[in-house]
Amino acid sequence: MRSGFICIAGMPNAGKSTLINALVGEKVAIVSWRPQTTRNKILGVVNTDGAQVVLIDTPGIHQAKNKLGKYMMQSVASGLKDVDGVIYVLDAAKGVREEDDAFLSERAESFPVIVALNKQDAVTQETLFKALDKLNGYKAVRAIVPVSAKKGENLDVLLSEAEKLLPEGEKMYPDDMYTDRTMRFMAAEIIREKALYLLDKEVPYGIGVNINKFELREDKPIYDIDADVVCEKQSHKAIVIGKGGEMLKKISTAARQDLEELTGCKVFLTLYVRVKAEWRDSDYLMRELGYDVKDLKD
Ligand SMILES: Nc1nc2c(ncn2[C@@H]2O[C@H](COP(=O)(O)OP(=O)(O)OP(=O)(O)O)[C@@H](O)[C@H]2O)c(=O)[nH]1
Ligand SMILES: [Mg+2]
Repeated sequence: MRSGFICIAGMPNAGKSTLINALVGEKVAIVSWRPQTTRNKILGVVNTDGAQVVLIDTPGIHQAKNKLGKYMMQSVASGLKDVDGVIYVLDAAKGVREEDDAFLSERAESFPVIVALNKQDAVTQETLFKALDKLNGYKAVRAIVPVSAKKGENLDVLLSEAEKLLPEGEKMYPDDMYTDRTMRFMAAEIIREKALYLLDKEVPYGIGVNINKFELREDKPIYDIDADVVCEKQSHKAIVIGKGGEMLKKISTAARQDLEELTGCKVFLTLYVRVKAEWRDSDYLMRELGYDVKDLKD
């Protein structure tokens, strides 16, 4: 039996969260076409015949522009600490970019790396070969596996390469535990995912979600969920609510469907829109929304 930790890292939008969901077989992380969707590190546990692979999804590596960005990059650093290996996710359509090169040649010195050359479904053979060729030169790279996280292609090969990096050891998590995150956290993320899909321009990037109430009724299989959708400006609030409340209703309806799937119960969801100016640059307001640097220390 082998067991250990594998961090999933890469640039924003490479497909890290799609990959962890596909490998775990459950939705542990939200996904969107926008960069910087993931803000926290999130565990996803995969049990195979001979191994327990504990995957850690992380935010996309980028130059932080505010305190939230810094928190995200600290999450990446924390996710990379003391792992047995790294799956570095690369978007095959984008090829090996400067930031990828920096990671693979400098940061990857302290752990073995497997490159998941993702989105193979979206590129020509020629583009794929070009990227493979470039990747061959890195010392830290133990294996390169072209995959499609979205279509589930070649993921068994990727997983068996990851297993090879793990030391012998017993399972660290019980069989029925597939993530370290609570339903409450996932509920907030699902609401944020719908906001990312439905809102435009800069508005979605400044959205945070705070769950105020998450209660199962005693007499019926119904969850009552109340949440604040936090935005950065008064003008954004008007957009999030929309004409006659239409946008908020759209977000709420889409989120409720996923929340019912998550909880297996009927859900009554109430969303409030609040403005917290510049929250992405305030330690205090970030903590309120669950982005606390202290949590990354252990
Ligand atoms: N065509 C194709 N699209 C993919 C694949 N994997 C992911 N995507 C898409 O790429 C976009 C980004 O996916 P995410 O999984 O959110 O990417 P991420 O790396 O977690 O992004 P951040 O959290 O922002 O760092 C989404 O629109 C996905 O549907 C793939 O194998 N093929
Ligand atoms: Mg992600």
